[in-house]
Amino acid sequence: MTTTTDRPNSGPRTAKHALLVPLAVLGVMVLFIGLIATLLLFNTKTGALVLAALAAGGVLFSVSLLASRDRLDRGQRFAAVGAGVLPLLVGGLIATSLIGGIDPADQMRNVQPLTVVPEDAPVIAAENSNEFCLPDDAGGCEPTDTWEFTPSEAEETIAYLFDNLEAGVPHNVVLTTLDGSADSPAPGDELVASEVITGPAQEWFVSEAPLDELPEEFYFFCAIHSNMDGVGTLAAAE
Ligand SMILES: [Cu+2]
Repeated sequence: MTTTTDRPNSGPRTAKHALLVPLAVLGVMVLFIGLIATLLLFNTKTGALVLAALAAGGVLFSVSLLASRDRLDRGQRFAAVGAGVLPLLVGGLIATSLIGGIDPADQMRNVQPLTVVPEDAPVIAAENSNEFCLPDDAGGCEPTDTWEFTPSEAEETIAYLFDNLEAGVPHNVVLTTLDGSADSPAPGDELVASEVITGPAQEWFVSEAPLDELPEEFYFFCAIHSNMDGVGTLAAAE
């Protein structure tokens, strides 16, 4: 084994070093973070998660290897650097479509931003497990077994805001065609069903079903509590 006696870092630290070394470390960190961010943006959500986990693992491995030895032989040095660099290399190849071939629409950089609920969204709410209710201007919620449904002008599919006000209890809203009569309603064919959410929570539910599939009278109920039900009527969009 050879030993070097004149390594630059082992000499006395000059003022120049004191400034340059932290700056260089900072620069490398900025580059590294920028590189990681870019790779994540060009990957799918799953790919980004795997890549982030691999990179974190690689860095941890490198750091622990470096910290546990005074000196590294060539193989160890190779492993330490490789563990840090390999995830970046793989991520880079995926991001540039050299391997994998990700549909650009699935890349994180093209993920749609969170949608904003339109102000004219039809709203239905639940504050207990007996019946739905309609929020009023006073901040309360009026129990109801009817729902006048005025579609939002912004949507061409069946869409509504479900406000689950009941803490710790799951509810959703299912819309079906109406069997039976308005006085004695029964569920017909399912049209759309919003996610089951546990309150307090809201879901702005935008279905794939075109608005013209919603009949003038329809049935609605909660998939968890079938006794929560009612008859909706479709009002013309204003
Ligand atoms: Cu329910």
